[in-house]
Amino acid sequence: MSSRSEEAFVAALRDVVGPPHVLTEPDVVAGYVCDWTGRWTGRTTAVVRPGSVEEVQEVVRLCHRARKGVVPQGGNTGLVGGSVPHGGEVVLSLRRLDRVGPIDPAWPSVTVGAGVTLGALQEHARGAGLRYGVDLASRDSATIGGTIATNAGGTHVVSDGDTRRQVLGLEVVLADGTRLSRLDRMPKESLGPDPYQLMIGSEGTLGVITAAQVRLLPADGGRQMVILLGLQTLGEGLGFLGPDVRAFEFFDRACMEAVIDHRGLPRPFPVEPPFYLLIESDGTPSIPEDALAVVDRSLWAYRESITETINGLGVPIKLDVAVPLDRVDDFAGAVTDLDLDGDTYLFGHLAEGNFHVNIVGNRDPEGAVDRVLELVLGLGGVIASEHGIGVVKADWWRRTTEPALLEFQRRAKDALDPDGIMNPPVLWGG
Ligand code: FAD
Ligand code: 2HG
Ligand code: ZN
Repeated sequence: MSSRSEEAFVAALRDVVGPPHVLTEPDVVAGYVCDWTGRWTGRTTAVVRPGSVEEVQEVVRLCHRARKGVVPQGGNTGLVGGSVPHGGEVVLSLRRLDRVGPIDPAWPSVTVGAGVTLGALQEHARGAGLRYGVDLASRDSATIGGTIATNAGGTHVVSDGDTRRQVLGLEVVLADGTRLSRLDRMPKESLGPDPYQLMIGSEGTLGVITAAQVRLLPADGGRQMVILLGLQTLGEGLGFLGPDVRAFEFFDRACMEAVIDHRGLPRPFPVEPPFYLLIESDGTPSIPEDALAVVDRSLWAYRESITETINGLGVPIKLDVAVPLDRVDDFAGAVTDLDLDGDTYLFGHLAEGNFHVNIVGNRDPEGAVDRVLELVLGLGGVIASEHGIGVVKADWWRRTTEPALLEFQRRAKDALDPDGIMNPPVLWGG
């Protein structure tokens, strides 16, 4: 785009959403073009903040006509480089779509705007004696739109399922500005292929999610027991998995030491085991008398401080992967044996075989990504467990996805976004 046509394009965006909601000043857009970890900083023609679905449609139509890339953005807490512009795309910030609807008590569910934060939805549900099944430490910034677009997991997947399990209906705006909406689903419907399912986990590459109808569950009343155990192996921890478990989170000694040093939290045990397991449970798990164990709700602080603590140590390489449960110790041992340049931290959601491998101080990020992902695939695991593909794993995703499936996904992309304007760097970019 020439600078004159770019000026005219930005002026047209201002006409749609109003001048205060089109941001172009470098210091104002800084928070929208840099990702949460500081690993990716891009540039944008403009950050646009629509206040209604009609404005979203109009902005997308303008981008479609100008063949301009669009990066939908919620809380910008994504960890795979997918929420920021990499090559001058328009950032479509959905945070102003923050309407929270009334709760339907007959079939517990609620319709919320894409920009509602997870924390706001949880509070709304709590007020009605209910809960939302997804929880993440980024709850006060991560939005419903972003969590659906990434099919976020979090700490309660073991009992409540991932985001896909919570979504009943969606409103979306497609790449040509068309609006599709199903926000008042009946408990049972069989109406042919479901386009909304395709949007879940599509990372902004197929359209813009503008609202969602989600299911709510009975509140837990905060009566769960929270236990921290010291472990020699992760396999030992798996022995505590049972039907009452609500969260099953592990972290290694490196995470514990970092959190103690940087958050000033007390050391929980007189010795330092290789792994820790935090269990939240509806019942009382049977713990052997000689186990290293403490019980207290405040123990969540150790687990929930890890990501922020690591960010304070340097710009991390983050790999979110999963391996079959009978390979968790093989994986933990093999990652350590890789002897990656830099400091390695392992933590994650053990019930799903999920590992967050974080590396700080590594001078060869691509090499580290390759070595860890090769290991994961060699153990029969998956290269992306809950954060998505983004830009960091796009190349790996294309190389390792079964050809027939990749071809299906390519056709879906071409059908819904033939000009490739929706989040171009993600999945298909590069
Ligand atoms: P963004 O970061 O803004 O965007 C993420 C992706 O979704 C991008 O590709 C973007 O283009 C797309 N997108 C955003 N909004 C829309 C929309 N309305 N329509 C279409 N596409 C859209 N993730 C987990 O799964 N489990 C965890 O336990 C977890 N814990 C975290 C803890 C911390 C401290 C942090 C910083 C992050 C954590 N995350 C976790 C990652 C992140 O919070 C999730 O990926 C979350 O779903 C992102 O939501 P967001 O609104 O910030 O989305
Ligand atoms: C978590 O489980 C999040 O805490 C973030 O998914 C993981 O920081 C990470 O790598
Ligand atoms: Zn996680």
